[in-house]
Amino acid sequence: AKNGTDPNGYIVFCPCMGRFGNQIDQFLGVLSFAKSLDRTLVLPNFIEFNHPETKMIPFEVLFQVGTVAKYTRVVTMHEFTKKIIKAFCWNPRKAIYDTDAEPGCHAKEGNPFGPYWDQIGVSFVGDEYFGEIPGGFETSQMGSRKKWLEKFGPEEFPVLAFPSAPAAFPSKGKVWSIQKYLRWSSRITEQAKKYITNNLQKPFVAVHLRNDADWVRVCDHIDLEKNRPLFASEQCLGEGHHQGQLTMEMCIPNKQQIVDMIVEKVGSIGAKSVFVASDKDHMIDEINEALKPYEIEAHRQEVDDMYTSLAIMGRSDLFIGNCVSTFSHIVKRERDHTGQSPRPSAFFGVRSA
Ligand code: GFB
Repeated sequence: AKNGTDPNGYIVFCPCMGRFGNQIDQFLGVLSFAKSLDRTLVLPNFIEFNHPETKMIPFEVLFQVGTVAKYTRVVTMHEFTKKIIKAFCWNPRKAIYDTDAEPGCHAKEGNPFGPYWDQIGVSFVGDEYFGEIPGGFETSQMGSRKKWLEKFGPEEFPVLAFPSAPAAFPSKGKVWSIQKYLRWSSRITEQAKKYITNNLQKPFVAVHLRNDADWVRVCDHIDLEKNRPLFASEQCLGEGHHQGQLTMEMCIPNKQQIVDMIVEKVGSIGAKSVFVASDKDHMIDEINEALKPYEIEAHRQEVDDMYTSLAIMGRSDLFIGNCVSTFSHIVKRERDHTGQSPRPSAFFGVRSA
């Protein structure tokens, strides 16, 4: 190890696809990939799109580094750019990344690609392709892991840099439990706890309403004939949808269906309040109207901070999510895997037994 660097090398990548739910979804696969190649993973900056601004959020602002380090060797982006990257710059070697784009990888072309690498001071010294490796970054496939180690050994390739996440999307069921190594940072946990203490009476039901205009277009892609998985839909229908049919109600429930589901779940646990998170319409008035007979109220964050909302939903007594949304899936995985035993989650359009 020179200068305290990892002799097995590093993996650095840009979570360049989709928004937060998509980025976390793929991040689980990247953790698994880094562990299987036995390289140190450089914890990414997550990318927030506040049009027209693109903001980078360091991993450690959102999550605890110590917990993810229990799963596999990691280093923060900060530490990597301040200390480690220099060790390699003195003696520039190849960086590699994927894609079948021609004729080069164009890792820095376009947003968020360019800003991402520029901010961390990475420049690329050469293009390499891994398309011929069986299974790609699916290293559980026969011979794949061995091929990676042969073709891209740490001697010649100390840093593997990927312009997008080296992981499947949507994520495979086998990586979902890795969510247990993602714990919200104390700042976010404190904000969530404070909100709950000040605004919610327990037990409470938390609801994620994904209803901005972009979502309607996603739901147009539901294929009723082939019943193909769509984004996170396997979280409620199982892998390959072996548990049932994806419906419009699961993807974009109408107002009546939303209110009915909330009332049913409030009744089933005797909830004393409801928390609503949404990217667009929180439906507070409609929900409160329906909750009148129960004498309880629905609440939202004045400014819906998405990370705090996720943490609040994670801590609820019962969660109702959107099966197709990868944003909802973060909460579902947290509830399934971070406690002693799974905590109850439900989905719009899914009848529980
Ligand atoms: O997280 P995300 O990838 O999940 O994208 P989906 C949805 C984004 O919408 C989040 C905002 O990252 C937030 O910025 N958002 C969603 C919310 N729900 C909430 C909420 O309850 N509160 C707040 N504050 N913000 C996919 C995209 O969305 O939708 C795909 O990732 C594609 O790339 C598709 O764009 C249309 O899986 O729900």
